Amino acid sequence: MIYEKLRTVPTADELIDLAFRRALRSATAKKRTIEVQRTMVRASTEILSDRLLKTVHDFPNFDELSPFYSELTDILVGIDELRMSLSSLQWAGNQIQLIARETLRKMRSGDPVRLRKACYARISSIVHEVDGNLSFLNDARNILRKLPDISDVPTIVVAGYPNVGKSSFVRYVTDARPEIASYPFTTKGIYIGHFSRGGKQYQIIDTPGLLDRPLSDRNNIELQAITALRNVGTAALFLIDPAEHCGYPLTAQMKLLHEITKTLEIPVVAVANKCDLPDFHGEWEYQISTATGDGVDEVVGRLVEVIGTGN
Ligand SMILES: Nc1nc2c(ncn2[C@@H]2O[C@H](COP(=O)(O)OP(=O)(O)O)[C@@H](O)[C@H]2O)c(=O)[nH]1
Ligand SMILES: [Mg+2]
Repeated sequence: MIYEKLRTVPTADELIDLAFRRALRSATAKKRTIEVQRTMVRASTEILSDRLLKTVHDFPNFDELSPFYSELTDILVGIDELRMSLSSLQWAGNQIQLIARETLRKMRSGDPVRLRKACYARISSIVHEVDGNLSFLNDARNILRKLPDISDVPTIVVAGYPNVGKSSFVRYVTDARPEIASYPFTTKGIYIGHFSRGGKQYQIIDTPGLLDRPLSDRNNIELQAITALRNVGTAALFLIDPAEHCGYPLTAQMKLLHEITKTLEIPVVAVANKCDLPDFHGEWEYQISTATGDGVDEVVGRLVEVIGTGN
């Protein structure tokens, strides 16, 4: 995942500590000689600008993010704010390099100890100036690295009221146990399963708490989370439980199907589940049982077909 390798972003104090400790370690016993003063300036400024610029390079290029990650990044932390903070670090890193060069140049004629101290004061004030940016970036890093690992293969999102059989379906069609990934919008985590058909890989995502009730019950952030899901899905599977074993009336389920179809703007395959139950009823294009496996294969074939043709 794009954010997985992000390292902790240090605070200004941590950076300054590190730089001055590094400088002291590189200084020899003859502390007041010009050589030692130069070494201290080099050691402290190099490590500082290096750490600042490394943080900048750790973050991905936001223009190259997939729509899913780009949308989530914007919702969760804000791409503009990220860009601003990163360019502040870039500025600080460059500024510190300039100060280093200037100090080294002045040392040819001026008092090296006094100049080294002045350099320390200036670089530490620059690093403190970007302290807010550093802590913003560290908070962002902690949020972003928890995003689910969703690869670029065609993806089916599963929708339908609670207890209609979404998880059972995902378990039935995927080869291994689905991974549970965290999704910052739901405490339940999302399930990502993989399967292959005709030599091609597919991904199927079950999102407990998101695509399982009317959109009117949603707060803004949940709606945005759903929009982001739309970007990742190539097709959707909507499960219906006509026997109402799930506890929700069929009319409500059909209403949700209508709403989800409008919202997701991707092809939706509607499927009636639990056809093994005695009170299963109605005429359905696709009817299955994830308990017996009846009809499941045909539905998977249909989903793959829909993904291939886009309708
Ligand atoms: N009889 C029957 N029960 C099913 C079927 N599919 C799911 N269930 C049951 O319905 C309940 C809810 O299933 P689950 O997959 O957790 O639904 P989800 O909330 O939509 O993920 C569980 O007790 C399942 O065992 C089916 O095809 N037939
Ligand atoms: Mg479930």
